[in-house]
Amino acid sequence: MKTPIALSIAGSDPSGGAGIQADLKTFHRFGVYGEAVLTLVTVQNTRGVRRVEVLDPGLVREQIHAVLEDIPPNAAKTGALGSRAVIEAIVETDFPCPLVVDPVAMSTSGTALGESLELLLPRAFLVTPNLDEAALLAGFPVADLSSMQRAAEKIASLGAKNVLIKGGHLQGDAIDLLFDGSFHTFSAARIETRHTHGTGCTYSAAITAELAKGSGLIAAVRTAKNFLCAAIAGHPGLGRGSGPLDHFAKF
Ligand code: PXL
Repeated sequence: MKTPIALSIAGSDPSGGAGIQADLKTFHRFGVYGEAVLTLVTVQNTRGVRRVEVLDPGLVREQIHAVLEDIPPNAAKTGALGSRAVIEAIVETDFPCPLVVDPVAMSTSGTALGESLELLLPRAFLVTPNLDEAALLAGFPVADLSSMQRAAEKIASLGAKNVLIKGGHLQGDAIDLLFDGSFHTFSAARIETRHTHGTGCTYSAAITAELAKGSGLIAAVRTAKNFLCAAIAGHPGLGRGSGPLDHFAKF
């Protein structure tokens, strides 16, 4: 079988737990060849983000085109994009594969990128907001299963083909809601730990890797969530803050 290929378009976390570093580790763990287009550089560790420098949108566009013309991926994902101009560069790109959009609102100024992220939704095979990001996209508070359902339908109406709202910040079990025209829930017992740095990046990267391997969406989400739970449970306990996951986790 040909080597499956996945592309991440995202920011750098020098502490290695989130961003493009988490994406590449996850692709590798799933047996998928990883490509990485950098959008921004952060200065951060497990205790917090100290600085964000967004790359020139032309530079991001050139990276994307160089990769696509030579080693086209079987699936791609976006993480932190940082500016409206970078988002527009992605909107203008014709991807040869499904695109998973993890709608990260991080930017240089700290101002919300909500409106700009909306531009990406018609390009998204799947969008993977957490509760706060779902609220930003849907325009109303999202805090329980019924508001997650309403938000998923609203976000789909804005153009996303499929919507996965992650309930990791709910009380009780971590229940994620997938809307693909009908609703599917994926539930897991909450793991009590402060070491959750990079969970969103790792989850969307795992889904992207499974899509690159040819899995259907529901199977991809199920496998990715199994991996994520094992990766949280097996965290190596690094750092003085919210530490990284176990990207070597078995699933
Ligand atoms: O929120 C996810 C995320 C995305 N990208 C980068 C990050 C983080 C969280 O820390 O650092 C670069």
